[in-house]
Amino acid sequence: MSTTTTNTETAQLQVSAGTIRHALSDVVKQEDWSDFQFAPIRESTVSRAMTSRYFQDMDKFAVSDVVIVGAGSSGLSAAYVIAKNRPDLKVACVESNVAPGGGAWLGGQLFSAMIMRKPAHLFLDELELPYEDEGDYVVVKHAALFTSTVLSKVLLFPNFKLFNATAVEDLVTRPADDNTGGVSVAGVVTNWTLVSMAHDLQSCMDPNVIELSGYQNDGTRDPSKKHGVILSTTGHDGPFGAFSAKRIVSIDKNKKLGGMKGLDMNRAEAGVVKGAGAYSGVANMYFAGMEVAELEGCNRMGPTFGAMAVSGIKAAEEILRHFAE
Ligand code: AHZ
Repeated sequence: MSTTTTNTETAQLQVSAGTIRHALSDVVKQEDWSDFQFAPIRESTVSRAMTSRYFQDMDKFAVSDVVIVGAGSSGLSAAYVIAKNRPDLKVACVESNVAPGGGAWLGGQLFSAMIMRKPAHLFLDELELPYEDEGDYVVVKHAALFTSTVLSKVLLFPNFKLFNATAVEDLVTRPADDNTGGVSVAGVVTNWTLVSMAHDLQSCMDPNVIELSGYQNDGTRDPSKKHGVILSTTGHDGPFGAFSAKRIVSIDKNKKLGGMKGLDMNRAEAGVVKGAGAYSGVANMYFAGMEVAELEGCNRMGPTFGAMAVSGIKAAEEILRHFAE
């Protein structure tokens, strides 16, 4: 025991063994746990329990109302608002990494705390997430607390499915309905991320697709149904970042990639929120988070996360309005 141990810590360590209570206290009767055993299981049962559910989900979400590309702070915030407000909409989130959460597992550099400028703290209040109030901004004690809280809430919604370790490789497109020569998105092309990364090493593995709702068997729009949407939140440029922004400028001939500008916290956060939402050049396409900075040429903000939550909420509101009309 360290010589700096306080009296309170010593008192806690000296708690009598008879008072120890934990989840298994009523099951384990022997002090050396010699009576402990798990319920029996077959190896094949474990495999079936996982694969049957995964493939049921793939089947259920093969046509989705909302496809969110990227499960970073902006994508997860948007997912929370959409899935919570419309339990009838199927929301699929495709995340190329094994770990969802994007860059928000840490605050900035390798520091723990997450800074959010007001009024983004209202989203933390909704999540019942504690913070230190510093006046114009608030501090969550660890960014991982924000990420894990949003994740835990969003994953509980039955209408939400996270397909992680899965990359969006391309967009499914159709001619726009208005016959003006424009394009609309009708789904995402997906592949296991490990396959996506190995296309050059292996022979090309054909991808899978999540289609947006509202189309008929011949690929034309079903006028009796609302069409689904894609919300892209793949972050700024990087190994996978700004995926849809880069793809969209090759689809929309009137648009050039803005390219993220240098760091300016005040301008950046306002710019990202302002630019978040429906993309006018390609129907059914929405953006939020740092991908907006790449698309529209906004500044970067560094480690202030208010605009990630708020741009996600703004895009979610527009998407909810689309489904409500
Ligand atoms: O893995 C990516 C990450 O989790 C994922 N992603 C990227 N391309 C993908 C693809 N298919 C599927 N093709 C893909 N998933 O998208 C997620 C993006 O999360 P992020 O945290 O990078 O983006 P964000 O916009 O939600 O948050 C950005 C946070 C930043 S960066 C920044 C700065 O550099 O100044 N400041 C802030 C607040």
